[in-house]
Amino acid sequence: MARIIRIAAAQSGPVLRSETRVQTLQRLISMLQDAASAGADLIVFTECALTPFFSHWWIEDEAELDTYYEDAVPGVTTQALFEEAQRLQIGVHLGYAERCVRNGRKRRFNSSVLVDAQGDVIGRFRKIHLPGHADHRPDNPFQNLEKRYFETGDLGFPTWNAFGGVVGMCICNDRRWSETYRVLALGGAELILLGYNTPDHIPEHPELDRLVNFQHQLCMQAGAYQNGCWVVAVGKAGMEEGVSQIGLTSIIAPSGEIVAQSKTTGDELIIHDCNLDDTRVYKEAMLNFEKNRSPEHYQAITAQRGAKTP
Ligand code: ING
Repeated sequence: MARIIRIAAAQSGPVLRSETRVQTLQRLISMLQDAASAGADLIVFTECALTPFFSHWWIEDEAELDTYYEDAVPGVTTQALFEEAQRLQIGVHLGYAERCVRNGRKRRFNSSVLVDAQGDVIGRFRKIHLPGHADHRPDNPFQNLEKRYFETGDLGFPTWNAFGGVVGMCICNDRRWSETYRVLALGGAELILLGYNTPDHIPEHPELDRLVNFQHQLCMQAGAYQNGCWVVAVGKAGMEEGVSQIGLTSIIAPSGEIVAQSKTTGDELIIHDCNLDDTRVYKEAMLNFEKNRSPEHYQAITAQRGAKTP
């Protein structure tokens, strides 16, 4: 029997500084309601879905910086969203900036949470690959200060039994690293959920601008295929406070095919019936980890450092 999960990838257009959290949340709730009307089992929101991607700005005032983080999700700020999701019986993936206190120290992470259709938290993820820089680069048209505003995620790449299969999460730059998919797939992942904020210009490497869309898709299509996973990737798109961000929200099959993709850079839902059993031909045959991959052999290779001199 096919294990179908109807997934709604809910791309966000720009979230402006002038927008209140309530206004942003209402946009998400509106997409949630549309997704429920379409019979979705799960809605996937983007990275830092509640705020502008403030890592693009140099913020010196800590009180201002703290306004972009959430102490608890689900929590007071997002209560309306998760209550509506529970009422509509739809699961939710949401990316947000997390603040917590551990051993008396304030911690900040770029995080995501997965909540089931009954409103119970399934699991959390904290972004591991933090791109960009910690220093102020005033000559750049925008910053990428994730190394300054977030700590490296300390939860690893967990997977959970959920929605009839095995689900994992990653965030944005994590999608560019092959380990992300492999570690999740070794944890049994059949479905990987992620959000991203991806500018279409790389200040330090403008020569790569022409490849941003291609490489955004390439890394996920390869990751999906090489690990026999569905990948659902949801953008924060459009011109956000002077930073032009790509759309291309995508649902990618274990074959590596992009089966659904956004067409705009605004709030846009794309919906697809993902058959988790489509992972089997890859996991059990074409790319069977146990039968076709011998880690002990790799250890011999990976012990080798640098090219051999003939
Ligand atoms: N952003 C970007 C990402 O998609 C980036 C950083 C932009 C890398 C363009 C390469 C090209 O990985 C985040 N938030 O990680």
